[in-house]
Amino acid sequence: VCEYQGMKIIRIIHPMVEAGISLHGGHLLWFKPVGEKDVIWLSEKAEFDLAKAVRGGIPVCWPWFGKAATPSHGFARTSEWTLSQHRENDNGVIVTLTLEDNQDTRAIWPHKFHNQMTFEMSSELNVSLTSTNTDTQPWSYGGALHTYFDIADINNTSVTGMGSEYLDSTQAGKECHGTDVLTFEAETDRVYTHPLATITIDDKNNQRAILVTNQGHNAAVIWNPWQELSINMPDMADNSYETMVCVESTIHTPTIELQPGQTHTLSTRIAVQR
Ligand code: TA6
Repeated sequence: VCEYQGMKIIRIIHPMVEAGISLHGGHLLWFKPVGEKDVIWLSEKAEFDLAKAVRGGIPVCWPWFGKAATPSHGFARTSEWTLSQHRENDNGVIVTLTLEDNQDTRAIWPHKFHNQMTFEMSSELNVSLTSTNTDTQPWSYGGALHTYFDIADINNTSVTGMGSEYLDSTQAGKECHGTDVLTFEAETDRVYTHPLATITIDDKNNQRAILVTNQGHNAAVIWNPWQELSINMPDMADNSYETMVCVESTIHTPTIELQPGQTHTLSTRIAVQR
């Protein structure tokens, strides 16, 4: 564990994999199987500020997605998580973090919970968020593993497997029907409501495909801010939208209701194919 601008970051250096996980946000910041290029995108202008979420990596949006309430994307991505377990062997490393309700979280969202993030890192990355209702009343939640992928060039990248039905967030959530192959030529911010289990990012200029297999979700969000929005974001370089795309394992609507004692897991498995 090292400290960077007040943030505690777990650095993983293993014969199979290099990765970094911040306790702030329970946020994976980088992931690279040895011999492979970076798979996860981290903004070159990322701000390491305890009041904000880091731009890039895998922000944990919880207990709601987007602007359903304040703060946007929930409080998990700006909360301090606890390292609860670390195991490693020749095949890879597993790190587990936890977050429980406290005075600050209950002031925003008045429920008791126990969350566990598990990061299994080898030549693949498996990330899961298990939420348990530790309260005496049922509660509902949504959210996302808001993964930023590192790609060579958005102008020569396509995505398949997200289905064709989507809500277009650039048109106030309008219901739309798209094509099975998604390419990018403008700001794209979509909630796909019937994705396949595996979504493939064809990162053509890197001559690789990134396979994203989600579970426990009911939607997949795909986002690229394009140039104008990037220029307006202080933590993104003006042209850096060209080398990233978000593909998110998402719980949109309906949200998940958990009875006292009940548990649900949202996960994403990320593998590179050459
Ligand atoms: O997942 C897409 C999205 O909800 C976009 O609408 C965009 O705002 C993005 O997430 C990033 O949100 P943030 O709050 O991290 O700036």
